[in-house]
Amino acid sequence: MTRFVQTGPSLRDPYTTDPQLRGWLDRLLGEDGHAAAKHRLAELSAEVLGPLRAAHHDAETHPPVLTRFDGWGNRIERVDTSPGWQAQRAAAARHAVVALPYLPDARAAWGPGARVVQHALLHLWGPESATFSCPVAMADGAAALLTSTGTQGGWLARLVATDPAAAVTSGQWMTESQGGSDIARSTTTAHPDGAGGWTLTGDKWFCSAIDSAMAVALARPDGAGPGSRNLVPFLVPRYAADGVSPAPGLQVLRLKDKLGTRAVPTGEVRLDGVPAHPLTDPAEPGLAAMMTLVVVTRLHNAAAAAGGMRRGLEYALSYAAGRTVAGGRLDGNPLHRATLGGLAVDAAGTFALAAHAFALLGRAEHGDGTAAAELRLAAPLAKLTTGRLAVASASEYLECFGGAGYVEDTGVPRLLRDAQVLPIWEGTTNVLSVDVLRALAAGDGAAPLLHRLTAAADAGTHRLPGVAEALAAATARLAQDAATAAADPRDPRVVAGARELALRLGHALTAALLVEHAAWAADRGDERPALLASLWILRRLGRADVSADLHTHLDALVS
Ligand code: UCC
Repeated sequence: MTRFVQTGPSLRDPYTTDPQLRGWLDRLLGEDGHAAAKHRLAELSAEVLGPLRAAHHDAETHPPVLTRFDGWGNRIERVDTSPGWQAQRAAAARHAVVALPYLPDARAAWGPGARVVQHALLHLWGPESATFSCPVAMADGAAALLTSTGTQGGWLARLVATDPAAAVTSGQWMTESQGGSDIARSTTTAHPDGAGGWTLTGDKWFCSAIDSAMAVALARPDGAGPGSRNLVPFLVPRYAADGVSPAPGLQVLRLKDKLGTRAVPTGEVRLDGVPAHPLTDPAEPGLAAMMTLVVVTRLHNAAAAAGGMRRGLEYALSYAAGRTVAGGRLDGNPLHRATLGGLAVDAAGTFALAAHAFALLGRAEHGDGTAAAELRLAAPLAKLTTGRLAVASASEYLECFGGAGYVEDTGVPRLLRDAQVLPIWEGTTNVLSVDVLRALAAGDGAAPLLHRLTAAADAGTHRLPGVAEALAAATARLAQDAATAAADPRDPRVVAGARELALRLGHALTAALLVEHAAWAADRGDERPALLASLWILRRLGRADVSADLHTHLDALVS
């Protein structure tokens, strides 16, 4: 008997086969800047195809284990992780996925564009990182916070070390069981220890990468007032001076059994007088400083969405090329081609939004006030828009594989399990939508974004005839709706519509970014980005059925 065995999807070099990534690097860095990054990107890409894919698989299939006591009853709170997880840890350091924006030679080579290069590294590596991208995100956020507060004590150097033997990651201990997003209800307290230091007491409920050497924890110092703004970020060394035993007073109550991100050890932590160092003045409100860290992790979240969507597309394309249906290749089926085309457009839009957010972050960190103003709104928009698209796309990717997409050992279901966390951690879609209202109401919050949309709509009238009208119409409506929201962001009708407004803003910003890139590419004789921009606008702003175009143009969209 001859048994049919379907060939599984394969992965091509993610750097050389991603024309959108390469085009964006050419535009944002200049061709010389991109050339200077090529060796980093090519080296990481080659490792993704080989050892990191293997490490990813190992870490996913050997989840972490917590051992709380040794045989004699001593508390050890030890978290054992797989060799694959350790390989990812070493690769993250060697490839400078955290460190790059902080390295003097990278800052000299690319200036603010070091964040653009970092995003490219994350885009290539994240989907095959077994979600080591999570501790990387938090380490980057912690490094940004330590850089801004100037409180270092040697920790910043370790967070941005590129020697795996020296590098550490960080946790981010904000969430408590009584209020995940509502951190005003935090009960963790900070007390002076009488010797010039501080200790923390309280329970934290969702502490990812609990194997990290340090964490940034929010706590309310003795004497501080109520509310979220009076919380203060503290640096908590996770281990005692021997580097192995838990810090005094620290217990890891259990590891979380999560839907996805299964390689990441996420713990519930009890702090009972654990030594900690305030990162801001404990007598002053500290939440605003903590948001420096949170903005960075939210951008990493967007990068994870974009990277995961691009990788899902790659697998679905590969599978369709090797699968026969009704006598023909699946990738010749018009309906499947339209599905893949829609996924390609969404992946491209998501990449544009994440890449833009990183570019803004780099400029803001280099003192560009205009970029900082735009980032205040773009950060929550990027996080919430990409998170939702990632889940919708991941669900579709599973469907592209039929039953095999629902069978664990194909590795495909993980795409959906891991995507589902993206709209949840670092603030849910609704929490981020309310943050968008706050950003719109602060000063002239919508102005930078509306300016970008208007300029793109103008550029589009020459470049994208018949399409730019949808962008112009969306912009006019958004200007009105943003003004209404800014006038009274607490009006229940405005709050009820916050998600709808935020998603429209996110989709319109993405359209503008795709138009900007299309104009640049068209001047160099490449019309494919214009096709992408048109399809995004028609699909996401015009809500048009572009299935026939997606089928017709699939090859141009993905090759
Ligand atoms: O889930 C977690 C760990 C997961 C692992 C990490 C993975 C990353 C992976 C990525 C790649 C794979 S950690 C927990 C995540 N939790 C959150 O993100 C919290 C969600 N909640 C919010 O975002 C809320 O909006 C709050 C807590 C930030 C604020 O809500 P409140 O309590 O209603 O506060 P207010 O009154 O609106 O704002 C309090 C202060 C104000 O400053 P002042 O006092 O100066 O007026 C605000 O301006 O905080 C300031 N503020 C901000 N500043 C609030 N939001 C922002 C902001 N977005 N940027 C700057």
